[in-house]
Amino acid sequence: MDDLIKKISYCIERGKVNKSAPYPPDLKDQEGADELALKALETGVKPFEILDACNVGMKNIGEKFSRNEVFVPELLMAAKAMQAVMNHLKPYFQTGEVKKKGKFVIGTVAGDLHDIGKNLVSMVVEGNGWEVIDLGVDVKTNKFLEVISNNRNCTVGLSALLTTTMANMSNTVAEIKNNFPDIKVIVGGAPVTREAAIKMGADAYGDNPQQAVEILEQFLAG
Ligand code: B1M
Repeated sequence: MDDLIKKISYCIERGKVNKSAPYPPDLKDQEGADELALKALETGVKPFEILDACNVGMKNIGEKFSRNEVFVPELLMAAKAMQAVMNHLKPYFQTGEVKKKGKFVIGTVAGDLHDIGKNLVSMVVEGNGWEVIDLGVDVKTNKFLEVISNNRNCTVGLSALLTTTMANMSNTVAEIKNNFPDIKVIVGGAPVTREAAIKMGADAYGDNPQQAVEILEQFLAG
């Protein structure tokens, strides 16, 4: 099992999507993240362990990027490999619960194109019984305001992965609170901290998708 987990991490780090993928050339004809994730699930590895393995791979490629050892195309291939894994994990996050507990509007803030973490949060929240309205990436404040005005009972989730877009996140939180003081806002993403969330005026900080669900449950309970 450990071997499978390590191989998944490595495939994410190297951007090896599946066996037929020609990239990277030194891993040609070897199994990729796609096949290995499926194999891991079949042998009883827990979906969250597979996610952790992916995060290790992403962390490693991110560090290489910081050291200028790889560039944006390599990050894109890593993202593609992780998407292949997420396609297999999605069914495991579905509880089959039909009743919707409420609406959750989520998006990556303006100027930010990172969506893997946001997609994970969407998937897990939806799987736990919420109706999710996913606005995608680079979502301007006005878009959030428009969607909230049409869904007055929603909770909003904002994701940011760049330190530079945290300022946009802060502006979006402020505008949501100015226009809709009763709407609760959860913020998250790698550079965001609990302290930053408080400073922005957000109602909560989510470190990971499960925490986002726990916060939503708390809001629901009042
Ligand atoms: Co970019 N990138 N990237 N990137 N990228 C980072 C974030 C970076 C840390 C890499 C590095 O330098 N080491 C760095 C940011 C530095 C900084 O600001 N401090 C960086 C940079 C600089 C850039 C560009 C500027 C590079 C360039 O063009 N020169 C550029 C910016 C583009 C833009 O957004 N305008 C860029 C582009 C890209 C790609 C498009 C190539 C690609 C993204 C593809 C995609 O998302 N579809 C990419 C990638 C893949 C990364 C890294 C390697 C991986 C990010 C990721 O998906 N992680 C990343 C390095 C790293 O993070 N180690 C990096 C896995 C994901 C599951 O984690 O998103 O953190 P994460 O989500 C977590 C939690 O944060 C949390 O739950 C998730 C699961 O635990 N969470 C929430 C997230 N949102 C939440 C919301 C919640 C609650 C929890 O409630 C609402």
